[in-house]
Formats: sequence, C-alpha cells, structure tokens
Amino acid sequence: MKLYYIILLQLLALALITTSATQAQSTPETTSLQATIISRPTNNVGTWLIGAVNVEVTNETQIFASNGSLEVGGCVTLDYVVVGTTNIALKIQGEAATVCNSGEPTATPNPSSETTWQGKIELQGRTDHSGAAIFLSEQPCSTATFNQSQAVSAADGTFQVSAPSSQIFQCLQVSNALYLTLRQDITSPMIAPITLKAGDVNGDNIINILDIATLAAHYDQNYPSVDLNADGKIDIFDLVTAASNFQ
Ligand SMILES: [Ca+2]
Ligand SMILES: [Ca+2]
Repeated sequence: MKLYYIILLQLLALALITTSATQAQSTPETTSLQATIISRPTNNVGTWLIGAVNVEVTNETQIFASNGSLEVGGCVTLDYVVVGTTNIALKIQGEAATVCNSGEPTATPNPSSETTWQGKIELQGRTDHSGAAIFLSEQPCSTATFNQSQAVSAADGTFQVSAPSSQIFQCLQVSNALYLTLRQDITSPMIAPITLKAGDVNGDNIINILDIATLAAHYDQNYPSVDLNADGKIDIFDLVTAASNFQ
C-alpha cells in the first residue's frame, strides 16, 4: 500500500514538472503593428526602427514588399516577438501609405520627416518683394479659411514653409497691402512663381476708380500708404500700374 502511494506521488511530481516545462517553452506572444520605417540597415538583417519599436531582423524574418515600399518612410505591418529584452521580427510586410495614416496609435509620426513648401512672389512694380504674407491651408480653396500666415516673402520674393510630411496643403493665399490678394489651389510643394497685382489702395480686393482717385489725390506727394512701388513718390508709374489692373 505504501509503495502504491509513493508511485502515485512520483507520477504527480512528474506531471507537475512536465506541465511547468511545457509552459516555459510556450511560444512568446506575437505583437503586430502598422508603422513607418524610421531607419533600417542597408541589408535586411540587422536593427530596424519601425515606428517606436527597435526590432531585430534575422535571416528567418519573412519580408514582403508586395504592397508598399520597404525604404525609410515606407509603411509596414510588423509582426514580432519579445525574447528577453530583444524584439525579434517575424514578418515585415510593405503596406500602402494610407494604412499608416489611418490614426493608428502605433503609427508614430516621424518628427524629422518634414516637407518644405516653397515658391516665389513678385510684387508688381517693385524691386523689393519682401513682406507678402503667405497662408497655406489643408482645405481646398473653395472651403479654406485663413487666420494666421505661415511665412512672409523675402526681398527676392522667395518663401518657405516647413511642415510635417503628413500635412498636405491644397490652397495658397498671398496678400500684401496695396495689392490684390491672390488665392489658388496648389498640388505640389514646389509652387509656381506668382505675381501680385498692384493698385488696391483701399484694401477691398478690387482695383477700381476709388483706388485711382486716391492715387490721383496724392499725385506728386511722398505718401507711403498708397505708394504702390514704394519709391517715395506717387507719380504716373503708380497711376498707370493701378490703371492696368483696373477691374
Ligand atoms: Ca480697391
Ligand atoms: Ca511710386
């Protein structure tokens, strides 16, 4: 009878050991996320930074570029396991950029990924094209509203606006005192050169007889607030310029 109990206890102990061993060897849980490739080695094997996760790619990692780019900035689905303190990549699959832009909390935007929007403004009649206010909106011009300018033009008329690459501007507005405000839809960060028309003296965004009359009233005077070309004198040049833009 005693022997029977000893054998039973031994069997129980064996069963417990086997169970705990099985648990220790159980497969680590796979984590899956969609995020942008921040950095990666030239060859596939090595440490990749995907979103906020440093992950080791080995020769066993399955890599598919099928749906998108595997270059830096590309969007991917990453499956990985944590072994000790190391993240081991099981699978990296390229995805369409929209997958990473869908607001997934794991799709950490890369703060260093910026796009520079740039263009050049000509203020008609002037040699110094500085001071024009540049507004950009992510809305098309049909619905865009503007509160604060993002940049002003330099003396040569150039302007730059740096924004996260995820921000896509669709409408540009340029305004400068004495000039007609211009608003146009844009499709590229490289914006074609723009000329602002001079002559809107009273700022109602129309050049008409009211503006011409004001210029005429200050003819031959140094009157900076209506001096279209800012040359220190209201003269025939200012009148002709305004008249050429008469609406
Ligand atoms: Ca006007
Ligand atoms: Ca003038």
